Amino acid sequence: MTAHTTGHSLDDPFPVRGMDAVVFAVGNAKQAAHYYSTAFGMTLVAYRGPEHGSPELASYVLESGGARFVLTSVVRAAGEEARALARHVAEHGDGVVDLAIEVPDARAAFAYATAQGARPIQPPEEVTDEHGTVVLAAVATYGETRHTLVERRDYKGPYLPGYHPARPLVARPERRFFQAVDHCVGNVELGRMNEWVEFYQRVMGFTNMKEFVGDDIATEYSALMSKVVADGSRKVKFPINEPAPGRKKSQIDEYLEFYGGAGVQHIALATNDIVRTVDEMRAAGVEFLDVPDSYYDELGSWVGETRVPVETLRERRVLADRDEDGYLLQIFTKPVQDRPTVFFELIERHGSMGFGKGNFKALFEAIEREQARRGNL
Ligand code: TYF
Ligand code: FE
Repeated sequence: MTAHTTGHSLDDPFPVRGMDAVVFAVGNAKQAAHYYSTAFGMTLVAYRGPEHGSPELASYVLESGGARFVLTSVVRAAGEEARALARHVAEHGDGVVDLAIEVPDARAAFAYATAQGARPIQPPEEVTDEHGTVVLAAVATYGETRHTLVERRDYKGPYLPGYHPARPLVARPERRFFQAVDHCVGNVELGRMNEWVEFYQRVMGFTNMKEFVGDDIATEYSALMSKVVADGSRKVKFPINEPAPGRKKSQIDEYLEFYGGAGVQHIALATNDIVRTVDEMRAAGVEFLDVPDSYYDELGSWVGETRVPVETLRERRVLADRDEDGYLLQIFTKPVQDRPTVFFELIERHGSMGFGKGNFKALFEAIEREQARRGNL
C-alpha cells in the first residue's frame, strides 16, 4: 500500500488533524448545555434527541472557536446504548466518555491502532446525510474512556450525521472565552502511568514531551507522577497522571475513588486573554483555585516580562511560568460537579510548550487545601 491509499505519511504512522470533540456523559445535558453556554461562553450549534429519531439519548453540541464539547444524557434507558450511558453516569458521575480525535483516514487509523494492540470498540463505519459523509471508528483507552477517530470528508453539517442545527441558548459573548482544547489529562491507577504512555507511543505513534513529574518531585510535594505524550504536530497532547504513594492521600487517589476508576481529570482550554476570560467566568459563578499571596511576591523576581503586570495576575489568581521557549499563564477551576473529579484549566501560551512545571508546587498545595476541606486528605 502506498502512503496515499493508507493515509499514512512515511514519518507518521498515525497522522491526526487535532481534537474533534470532548464528549461528556452527564445526568442532565439540557442544564449542562446551559452551564457551558453561560459560564464558559460556549455556543450551542447542534442537537440530537427524541425530536429527531433518537428516542433514548439527548446530545447537545457546543463550540468556542475550535473547541467542541458534546453533552449527552439519557432520556429513556431501554436500549443497550442508553442503558450503558445511564450506568456510566451512575458509576462515575458526570464525566468524559470520549476524547474524539479528527484523523485524515479513520480506516487506516483504526487498522493501525488495533494492529498495535488497541482494543476495538467500533469498527470503521461510513455515515452519510444530506451534508456529506464521515467515517467513524473507536478504540478504548484508560478506564471506560474511548477515542473515536473521526474522518470528515468535506462534511458540511453542524456536527455529525443525525445532528440538527440548533440556535444558541443565550446571546453569544462579544468575544469568545477560549478558542481550542490545549490538552486533555488522564488519571490512571497506581503504577500504570508508564503502561498508558507506552500505549500512546505504540498505538498512535505519539512521543513523550519533556515535561514530567518524576519520583523526585512526587515524594517532595506533588503526590503524583505525570508524563505527557503528544502527536507529531503537538496538536493533541495527553498528560497521564498516577498517584504517588506518600504521607498523604494523593489528589489522584481522591479522583480514582470518587470517579470509580481511571478517567479524564482535566481539560485545558487555550485562551488569548486569560484575564478577561477569568473575569467573565467568575462573574458567571465559576470557582477557581486560590494560591497564597506569597506566590505573587516571589513571581515578579523570576518570571520576567509578561503581557499583563504581576499585580493583575495577583488580583485574578492567575499562575505564570517561564521556560527556554517562552512563558504561559494558567488557572484551574475547582471541580465542576459535586464529585471531586473533572475540572478545567485555562491556559494562555506565549511560546512555552510546557504545562506549568514551575507552578506544580503552589498548584498541588492549593489542590490539597481543597482536598482537606472535603475531608479527603
Ligand atoms: O496538565 C498538566 O500537566 C498541568 C499540571 O493533577 C497539572 O495542568 C498536573 C496534574 C494535576 C493538575 C495539574
Ligand atoms: Fe493541564
